Amino acid sequence: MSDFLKVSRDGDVAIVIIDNPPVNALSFHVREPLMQALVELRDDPSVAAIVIACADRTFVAGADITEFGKPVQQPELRAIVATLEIIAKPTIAAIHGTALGGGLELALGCHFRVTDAGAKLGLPEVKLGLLPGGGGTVRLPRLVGAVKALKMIVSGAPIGAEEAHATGLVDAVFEGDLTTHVVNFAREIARKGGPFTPVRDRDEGLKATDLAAFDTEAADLAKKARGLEAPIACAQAVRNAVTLHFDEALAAERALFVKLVASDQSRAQRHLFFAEREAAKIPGKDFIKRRIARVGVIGAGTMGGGIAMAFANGGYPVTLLETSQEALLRGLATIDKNYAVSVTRGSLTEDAKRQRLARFTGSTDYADLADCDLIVEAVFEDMTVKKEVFGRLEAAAKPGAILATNTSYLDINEISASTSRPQDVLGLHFFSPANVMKLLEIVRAEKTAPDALAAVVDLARRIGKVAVVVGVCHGFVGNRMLAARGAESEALLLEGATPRQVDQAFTDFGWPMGPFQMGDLAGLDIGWRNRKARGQTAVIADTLCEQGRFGQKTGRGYYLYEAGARTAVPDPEVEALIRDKAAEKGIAPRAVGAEEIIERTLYPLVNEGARILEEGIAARASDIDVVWVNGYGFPVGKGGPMFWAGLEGAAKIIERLEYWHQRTGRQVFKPAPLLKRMAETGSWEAGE
Ligand code: 3H9
Repeated sequence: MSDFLKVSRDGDVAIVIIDNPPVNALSFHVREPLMQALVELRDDPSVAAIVIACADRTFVAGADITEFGKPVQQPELRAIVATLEIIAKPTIAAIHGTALGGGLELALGCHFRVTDAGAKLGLPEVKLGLLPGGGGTVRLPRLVGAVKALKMIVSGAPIGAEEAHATGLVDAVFEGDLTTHVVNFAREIARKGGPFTPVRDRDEGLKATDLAAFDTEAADLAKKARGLEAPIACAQAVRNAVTLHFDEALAAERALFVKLVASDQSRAQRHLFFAEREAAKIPGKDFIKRRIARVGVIGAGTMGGGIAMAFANGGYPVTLLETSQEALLRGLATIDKNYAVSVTRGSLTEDAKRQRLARFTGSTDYADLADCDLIVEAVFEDMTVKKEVFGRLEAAAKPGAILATNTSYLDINEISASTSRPQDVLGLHFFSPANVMKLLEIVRAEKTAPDALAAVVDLARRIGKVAVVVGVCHGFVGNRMLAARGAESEALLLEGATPRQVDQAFTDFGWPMGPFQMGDLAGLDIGWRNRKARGQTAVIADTLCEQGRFGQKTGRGYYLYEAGARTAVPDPEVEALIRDKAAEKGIAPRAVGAEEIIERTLYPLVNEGARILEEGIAARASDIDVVWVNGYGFPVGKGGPMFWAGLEGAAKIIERLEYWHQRTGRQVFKPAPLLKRMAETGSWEAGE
């Protein structure tokens, strides 16, 4: 019927096959022939049952996200589902791969849903700052119950075929060839005869919903929304499904969808969806990447252990190397303990734990790294130590093995120049805890070979990381910008802000925590050590450390912490210390507002991002956004610093940077030329 949709017949069963690579999204060029096919099959007396299936790797993975924000082209998904669900003949969705968003909503328009064993079903719209807009919030609760639907829609997390079957979302799960099974299934139900009840009329269970329990659950979920509108709208829409008539609830869902799709938050989250996928693309990647089957990790401390776990979790055998048997056993014991915690929490089965542990081989001999295709060092952050490790690797690693450093700051060009195989050297900057944090900065040194780079980008995806390729500079993208963000921290305190006020301005902005709470969590001694190594000082932070106040781990830092607790309690002693230090410097305290706090921390963050782009350390502005959202907690609803700069207005940012530059003379406020160009053209890419 069209390039994107075919109809085939198996006797009196018609099979509609959507074929819109890569994920069979419901683009306009699918919706149009789909509507036409459904009408024709509905009216064709020789058709007894209609199956909707998809070609290639997946069932429909949703609406076409690229169409959002553009004028809507008819027929809309809502109209297709409305037509589909009142067809008198049995209709069956045959699901393999993922039925997500609009894909699941299409399936909910059918009388029956059948899947293969590996299928996943969900409504992930919330992750795009949306709610399901094709009737999902009204139909899903009719099958799985209001509370289960609430959880699925507010989390956006898909469920597997078995669970979908158990909850009533799916009618049958088949092993083996899905097409053969679904045709038999369709023929059998057509033979038995109707009437076939559409999902819209299956509301017996909904009537029994305990609204008080629902509201408690919804309130719990709302607490976690942290300023995001979509989760709240999702919960409201599911509640409407319980309290309103079907058509009224549909209309209310539509109104919420229209509002959200035009919101800055949804634009930001859609930007991030594409940004994450874009970041994994390396220009000129058309070459055969090196094969990575086995990984070596040097150092079994917190970082090395976490990195090794990340690889083992992704299915890779890992050789873990330490300097002594004792350190090795300690590292392996910590790994064992971490997995045991996951088992206790219920996020890992005993069996999976055993499988993961079986992937580890411990060693104290560099010669045991000879069969590794990638070796990551996570030893002490010191150039001499790193070079020594790379020296030993030259002798131990096989030709073509990729040699990676997990340094956070050191010059990888210098490390690579110290070896005879600089083409094999690159940076893999994991974030702590490395087995949990999604972000991976992949640092391309001057001489890194493209096939080595491509191999680790691919590997990152396989172990579930969000990878961003960056260039060499002090702190790479993330930590370099973090330094710019933190440059004014001390000044803000000395001029009159309290740690609590600064942190509050951050959490009000949408960050999970502010810079001082974050410092206390990470350990203030780390920054202290770095400053000492670089001959730098920070009067308040240094004094806190001199007093043994390293943050949460010592129970005292910028804040006080009750034994074992994470709640930060303001400490009058710290506030007195700040006042004393300000007085020593002759600074009279004044009121510092939230706006000033944002201007003096986040505007320099954006400014440094612009410099990083100018220097080519990041390839795209959106790569910087991916780093900040996934590695540093920049609020997703604001899309990352570079996207947010567009919302905030580059001209306004420049004006305020210039103001602070004039007032303080500090470089961090000097507007970057690219920021100025952004203000003129509205795009970071302009002029390139
Ligand atoms: C929705 O349905 C709203 C409705 O309720 C209401 C409507 C009125 N559209 O992720 P991958 C592209 S909202 C357009 O690397 P994987 C993606 O950009 C939607 N493009 O593959 C990439 O392009 P490129 C609700 C899409 O195998 C390529 O496909 N649905 C879409 O790792 C491959 O993607 C969702 O939110 C799309 N919907 O994972 C599901 N989806 O190659 C979103 C993907 O040029 N999608 N692309 O970079 C996913 O979660 C994953 O893509 C999926 C496959 C799990 C399906």
